[in-house]
Amino acid sequence: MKIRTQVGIVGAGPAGLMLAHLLRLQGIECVVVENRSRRYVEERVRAGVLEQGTVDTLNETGLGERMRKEGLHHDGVYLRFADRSHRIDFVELTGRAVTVYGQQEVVKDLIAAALHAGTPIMFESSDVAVHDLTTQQPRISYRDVAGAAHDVVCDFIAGCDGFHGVCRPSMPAGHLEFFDRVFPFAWLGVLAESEPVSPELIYAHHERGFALFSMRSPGVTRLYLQCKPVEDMAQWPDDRIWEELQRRLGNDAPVVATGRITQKGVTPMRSFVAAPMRHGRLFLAGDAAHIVPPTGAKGMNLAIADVRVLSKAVGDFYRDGSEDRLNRYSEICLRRVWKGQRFSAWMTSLLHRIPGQSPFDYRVQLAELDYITGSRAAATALAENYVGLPFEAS
Ligand code: FAS
Ligand code: PHB
Repeated sequence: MKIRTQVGIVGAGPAGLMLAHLLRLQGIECVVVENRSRRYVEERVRAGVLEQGTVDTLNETGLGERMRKEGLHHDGVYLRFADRSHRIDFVELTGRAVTVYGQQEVVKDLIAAALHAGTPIMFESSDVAVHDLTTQQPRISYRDVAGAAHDVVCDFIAGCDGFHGVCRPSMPAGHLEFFDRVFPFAWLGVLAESEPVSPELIYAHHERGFALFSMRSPGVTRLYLQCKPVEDMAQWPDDRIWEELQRRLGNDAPVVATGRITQKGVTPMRSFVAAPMRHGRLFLAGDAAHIVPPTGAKGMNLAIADVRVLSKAVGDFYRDGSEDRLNRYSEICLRRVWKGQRFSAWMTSLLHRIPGQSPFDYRVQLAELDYITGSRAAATALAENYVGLPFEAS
């Protein structure tokens, strides 16, 4: 079957779904092609911290109701090192804050809004491929859940299919420049039914490695431990995880209430950028073009920032034929992406035990943490990046 639409979107993650939402608000038609089931994408546990700009985008576009009800508003964060915790007060330093609201909740809200507005989302599609990218009518081909072949013929394709998707690799060899850094450690992340005993997130620097105390709701905590890039999960029974978290997050007072661990997984730590984020009528957004280590909580927020720019650029095109913002799309997005890359890599290098690290470098980490928690200027620099830099007029 041949479907004709204005924008074909590959991927129903935060980038693809938010783009569909922003386009629909401008009366622009789109179709989303996703290779997983609705249930899978709605249950996939990933990010949890929304920058001020992401929160504003959800509220301004009529999608903030459940986030306002169930999200946790955080005015600050704790940095823990040398067995002491120090609070960074985002609101006092920047006037802005963050909201803790699971990525899968954002995805659920976006899918509900899309289906309510009648935007087709082709879940469980297979053999997804993109074609004719340098013509006026690029095309997405796929097979539906019954195996029937379909084509989505459109004016633009948005490649929102994540790091392992098909869109970026569909760009011609030599077109892209790659920037890559793989960190020699990973995060062992757990979701647990336990009451968060800290009102805000705790980022802990510890001689045994980094730890992060986060949460999803009053009854669900999200916790991370620095681990080896490849870990044998059999070596990490729940008791050992709780014991290690307790050690790294707090020696003196119990800061971690144990509970049933409902999800466990290892997340690699990598920084990656592919540039430019466009080839012909194919525009990449989110993890399809760039990934960051999660220490700066930037991943999902950068994806949303990309599609804010793309939806405006496509809107200009349909409003008055202007291609100026489309032509500057990659340059505009990459400015914010590189600042997110810088902050995420800096937070990662500051807070993790680096294998083979010299005692000198270890002390420099402690001194930098001591400086950040003792200097208003340094604390403000961290805070303004964490809550999210303002969106630039583009
Ligand atoms: P996504 O990967 O979310 O979405 C891409 C979509 O495209 C998916 O639904 C996928 O199924 C679909 N797709 C893929 N290939 C396709 C194909 N061939 N055809 C059709 N559809 C296809 N960030 C944090 O800040 N904190 C975290 O704790 C955190 N944890 C993470 C854990 C993991 C394992 C990963 C991978 C990322 C994590 N991130 C985290 C970063 C994360 O939040 C991403 O930045 C965010 O999901 C990016 O959103 P999208 O660009 O929409 O990509
Ligand atoms: C999370 O809650 O999943 C989370 C929070 C902060 C991070 C990364 C992940 O930096």
